[in-house]
Amino acid sequence: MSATIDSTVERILGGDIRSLARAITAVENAGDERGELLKRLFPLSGKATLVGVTGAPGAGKSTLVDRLAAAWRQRGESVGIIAVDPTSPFSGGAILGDRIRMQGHTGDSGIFIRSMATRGSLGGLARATSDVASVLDAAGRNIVLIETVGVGQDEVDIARLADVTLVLLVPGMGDDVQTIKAGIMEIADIFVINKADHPGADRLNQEIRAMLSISPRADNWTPPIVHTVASQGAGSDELLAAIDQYMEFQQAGGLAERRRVKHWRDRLLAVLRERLLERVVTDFLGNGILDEYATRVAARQTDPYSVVEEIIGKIDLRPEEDPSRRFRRLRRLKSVQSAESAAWSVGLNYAIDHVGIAVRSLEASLPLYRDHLRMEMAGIEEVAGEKVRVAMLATGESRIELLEATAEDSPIARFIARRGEGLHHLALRVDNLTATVEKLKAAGVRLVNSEPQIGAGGRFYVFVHPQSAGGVLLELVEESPKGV
Ligand SMILES: Nc1nc2c(ncn2[C@@H]2O[C@H](COP(=O)(O)OP(=O)(O)OP(=O)(O)O)[C@@H](O)[C@H]2O)c(=O)[nH]1
Ligand SMILES: [Mg+2]
Repeated sequence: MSATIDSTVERILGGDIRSLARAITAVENAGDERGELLKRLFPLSGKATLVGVTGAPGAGKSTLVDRLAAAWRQRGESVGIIAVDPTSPFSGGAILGDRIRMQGHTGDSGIFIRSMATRGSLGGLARATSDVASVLDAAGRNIVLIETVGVGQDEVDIARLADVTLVLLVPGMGDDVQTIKAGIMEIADIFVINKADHPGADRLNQEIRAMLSISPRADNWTPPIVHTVASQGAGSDELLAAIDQYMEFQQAGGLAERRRVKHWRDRLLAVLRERLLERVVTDFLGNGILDEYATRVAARQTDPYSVVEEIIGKIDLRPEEDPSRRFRRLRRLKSVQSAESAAWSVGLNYAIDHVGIAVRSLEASLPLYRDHLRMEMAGIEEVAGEKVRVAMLATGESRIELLEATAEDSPIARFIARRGEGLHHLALRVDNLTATVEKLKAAGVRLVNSEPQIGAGGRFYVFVHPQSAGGVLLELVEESPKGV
């Protein structure tokens, strides 16, 4: 796949429009290709000026965007336009609008237009818009215009990603300043009174001025008010000059930098939220577990806060860390385990933690334990190091662990090939794995792995070889300290 991505990136940088269009589609959809493409393209972005244009339906945004695009083309800039239509996923409006525009710019590959409809997922539209803007930016479009209908949070979020945001108002449309949503007014770096050929433009101008004098901006920028008649191209030059002025103002005060940091801070949180949720859902809430929790909450057997705490308690955020290093770090955090107490705690508090059963297929073996015997299951977890998928089923104090191989060279696959499905190992829970391991080593006991590894549930384990344990593979596990 990465070879395809290499050539896609190459073609995009070479100015190939179809590759650009395809990349944008891939980035809009949350697939595997998105991450790969963005990782490649993002470092090449950061040069474009992102211009947000927002305003009520029919205010003349598209008409104005076309005028601005044409003006920038005359200056020799290359332009990308993103028309965001949050009203409908199958919006005839945006597509029709684009078709009309395309006619105006046919033959000019210096203007690239893309419509986007809401994906319906929370924050998804702002995310997708930001990613598409990065792709256009990387592809060398110096100006990226983003048109949104100014109504909801999505639009405010999208405006935040722009370097400069134009808010379009129209005289005599009943949208006098009082009735316009406060959020939209606050994001305006420049006010545009479009359709200034309609009566009432001056009154609207006074209302905006009055509002600005009551609540000045923290950065001391006074948003200028520019009158335009987009359908005739009037006012475009003034608007371009106002945009240039604002960009200079931002550069001079270091505001552009701060604005960008703020934007990427928001985006990082959004991506993190999305990724973590994805992982929690696939790792811990799959196989109907979410429904089970929901059923218990609905029946008032538990409360949502306890459930969330329980789920968070299971999350291991550091799967990539070297296991033995992680073990030592956690060990240091475990204050009760001083050297002396460790020495004598060996031999105390053992309990049978679980019994491991090697199965050919979790799907085939689970129904008995989970559905018929109704044992509680924490979820299915993959332990990459051992090449197994694991389902833990609670039986009072201890558990049954079903193990399924994920590769032909998995220890479980080899076990089943030799002896068929069946009891695979017995696990003892110990208080102090390090001290226990030292003791066993000193006594000449044969261990399968002499350094503790991380297993299912983020717990540390060591296997004692069957030769030293009466023909049984014996696992020693230690609970990792809570909260780390
Ligand atoms: N009289 C007058 N009409 C204008 C002006 N600007 C745009 N229009 C007209 O207003 C109508 C709507 O313009 P659009 O540019 O499609 O408006 P929009 O804000 O993009 O609309 P949506 O994308 O549907 O929200 C069109 O018929 C334009 O020709 C203007 O300055 N004066
Ligand atoms: Mg439009």
